[in-house]
Amino acid sequence: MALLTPADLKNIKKTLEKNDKNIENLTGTSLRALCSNIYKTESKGEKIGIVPVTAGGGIIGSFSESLLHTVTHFGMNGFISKKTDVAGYYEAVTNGADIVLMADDCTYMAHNLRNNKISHNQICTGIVYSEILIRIRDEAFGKWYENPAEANTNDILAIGIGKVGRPALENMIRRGCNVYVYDSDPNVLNQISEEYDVIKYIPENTKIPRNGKITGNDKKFLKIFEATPNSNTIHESVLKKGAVVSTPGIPCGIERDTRKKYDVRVVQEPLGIGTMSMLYAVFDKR
Ligand code: NAI
Ligand code: PYL
Ligand code: MG
Repeated sequence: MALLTPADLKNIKKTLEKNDKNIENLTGTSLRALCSNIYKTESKGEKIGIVPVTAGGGIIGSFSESLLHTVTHFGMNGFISKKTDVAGYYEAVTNGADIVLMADDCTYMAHNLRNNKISHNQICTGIVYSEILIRIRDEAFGKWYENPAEANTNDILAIGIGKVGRPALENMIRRGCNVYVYDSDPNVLNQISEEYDVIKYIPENTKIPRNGKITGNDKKFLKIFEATPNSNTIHESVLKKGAVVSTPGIPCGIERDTRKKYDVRVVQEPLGIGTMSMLYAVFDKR
């Protein structure tokens, strides 16, 4: 799995605040309210224990601190255990943690010790980033379209259908979206197209002339989900003016000049948005 670097987490405070405002402008609800609506749960002041884990690649500088900032930013009660790993877990539980947050190189989880609910970062990240696109309000397209309600369709282009993209895709299908999928791995693209009721989409810029014929689609989108570990995965050929890109992908998949040229709004943040989704997935029902 692609691991975060300390550089990815450098501006987490500013990035989280900027994205929270962006989400509110696009959907009309704050990130907290959005997550509460997705899972129909609410925070009841649970104590959140964050446990650093030294397994595999080891502690990622400021990973735990970034989680503490996230929970504190949203008014929750968190602490980082002084010890790591099993000793840290024991310390968190004996210090009254209701929920434990911890990650090795394979899995980042949230476990509610009171109701025994458990959540997974890649699943919850896919869900929350796809829900942001699904819940965009018509007014968010008013600047570019005479009839924003008509423009605000459920057509979504999903690029990168891996451990984050697949839960996102399943959520979009569950929510009645018309999902167009592209993945640079033809095996993934074929398998997903066979397994799910989706439309295989080959972006124009990746068109491959075959026996003189060019294949590929020229449909353009207002809503794009991206979850790949590469940059420049979102080419201008797929964009409509005023499009929204919702991407957990690191690095960001759309180039700055393309964003400006098409007035694209981007929701992208390295850890906090996914963490909020994980916490609301394990809170008690409202
Ligand atoms: P993955 O490796 O399971 O899936 C990535 C998929 O993207 C693969 O199917 C791959 O074939 C495809 N892909 C790669 N380059 C592509 C390209 N140029 N065009 C189209 N498809 C392409 O990775 P995973 O676990 O789903 O993570 C995806 C990204 O999301 C990573 O960068 C990871 O670090 C990031 N991530 C971010 C989180 C956040 O909160 N922001 C949380 C979890 C993961
Ligand atoms: C959850 C992030 C999002 C993208 N990649 C995932 C990642 O980097 N996972 C590894 C997290 C390791 C944390 C380390 C620590 O500092 O406790 N074990
Ligand atoms: Mg995130």
